[in-house]
Amino acid sequence: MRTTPIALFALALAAGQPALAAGGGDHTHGHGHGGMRDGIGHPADPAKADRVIEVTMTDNAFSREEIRVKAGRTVTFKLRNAGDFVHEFSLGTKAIHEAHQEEMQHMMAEGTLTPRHMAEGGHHHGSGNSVMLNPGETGQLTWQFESPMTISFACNVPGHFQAGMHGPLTVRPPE
Ligand SMILES: [Cu+2]
Repeated sequence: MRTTPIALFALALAAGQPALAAGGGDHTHGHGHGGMRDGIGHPADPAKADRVIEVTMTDNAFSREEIRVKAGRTVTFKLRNAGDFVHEFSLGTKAIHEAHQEEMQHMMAEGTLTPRHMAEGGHHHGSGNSVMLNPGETGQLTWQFESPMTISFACNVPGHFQAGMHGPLTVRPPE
């Protein structure tokens, strides 16, 4: 199971949009806190989850077309890659996913990531809003949602988002 730091997204995006360059640190180990993460929530302790949502990934689709949760709730996503390709489950805004796609293209260019395998070096990819799974792997991601908004869940392995591997995630107001 591999995770991805939001800081990398912030840095990648900042390259094109200086106004968002709030993050700090170098490219590999940065711990910046870009404003584009505002309100989407944060990683949480699986022991505190209110709910479990199972998501299976195939080539190239998610088993769910949409996900609905409530603001403030903590959800564990139980993930399984049933495909022959590497897949990812990532939570974010459009900007976060776009920056992440750029990051993954670099990983492919470097050889850290191939269509069917994520190398161990990919662990540097961090922690937080994203889990990458090799074919046959399972993993999980626990997230506490914050503000009511619509974000999306997506696979940002190059070409997969474009092939339709994403869906809306609606965070409803708490009752
Ligand atoms: Cu994928």
